[in-house]
Amino acid sequence: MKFHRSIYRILFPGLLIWLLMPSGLKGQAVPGRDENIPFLVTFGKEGKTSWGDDDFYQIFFITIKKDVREPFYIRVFDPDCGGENDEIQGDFNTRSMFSVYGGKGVNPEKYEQSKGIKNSTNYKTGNLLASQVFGSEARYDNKYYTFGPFNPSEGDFNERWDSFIFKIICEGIIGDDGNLYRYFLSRDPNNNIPIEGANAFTYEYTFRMWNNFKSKAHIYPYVDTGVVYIKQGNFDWDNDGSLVVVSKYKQGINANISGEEDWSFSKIPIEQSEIGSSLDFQISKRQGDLVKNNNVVVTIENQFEEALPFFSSPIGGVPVYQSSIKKQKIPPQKKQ
Ligand SMILES: [Ca+2]
Ligand SMILES: [Ca+2]
Ligand SMILES: [Ca+2]
Ligand SMILES: [Ca+2]
Repeated sequence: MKFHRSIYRILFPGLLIWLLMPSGLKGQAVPGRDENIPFLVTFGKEGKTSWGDDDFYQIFFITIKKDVREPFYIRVFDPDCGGENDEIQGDFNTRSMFSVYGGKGVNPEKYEQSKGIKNSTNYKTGNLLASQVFGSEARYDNKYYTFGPFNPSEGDFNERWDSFIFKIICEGIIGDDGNLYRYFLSRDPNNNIPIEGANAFTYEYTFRMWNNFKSKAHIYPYVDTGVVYIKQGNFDWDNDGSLVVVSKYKQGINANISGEEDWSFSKIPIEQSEIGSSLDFQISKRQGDLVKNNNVVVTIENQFEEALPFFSSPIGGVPVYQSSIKKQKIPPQKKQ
């Protein structure tokens, strides 16, 4: 009983701080707290694309606000490919390289190739700040590896976000197994301590769905000025449930989902009231037979075929459907 009480005393203040934390500080886990995605996934390049990874690398951009002066760290949870969490094919023989880039060339709004979309090969733009290769290593299994410290000013400055941008790439350089992992942006090398105002985004999101029927996952694309419609794309969805687009204007639009090892696309119109805010892509599992270990890729572009970013912490917060906006938008019916 005493033991339980002391544990409670230790845990409760942390829980309280977490609950009271502004939502901006909750976005430091990548995938973010509101996304409810269990893991990112990158297969070794000898894997089959039918297992859900179309290109065997994944790029995330990290934004650190200009006024942050102290160094920061990028912590990778379960960077190894073996033991817990990972997807075995035969034996574990995959090696994954994680690389951190800063400096000129990283900012994807200025350097298009930095986005790394459409299976490009020249996405390693910027200065290499740190790199580490992981195989199957008990030392890092179900544990964190920490990159850094990095000085915020080592990033590539982006005026629009008033932030320095960094890039972390995970590549499956050999083998065929799926490496599952997550990131955390931290002020501390040994603990997950959020950095005020930091966020992360990607243009091509490859992740693992839940292995249960009930958990709903979300991803949050940001809709910029000038967007008339979006074209969402998804790969190897295995017809597993639904992808529904919700915003403050949209109560729920069903997007096309893909089957085995193919892409599916749908165009969705954007309203004026959605500009400068996030959409909520709600991802639910198919009921009946459970689709296990389902890995998928999601992309989104605007009418000019320019990729749009998915943010770990949705810009402007999680969008909530407001029926009043819809009512204002519908023109009055004319009597015949
Ligand atoms: Ca293998
Ligand atoms: Ca592992
Ligand atoms: Ca792993
Ligand atoms: Ca899949």
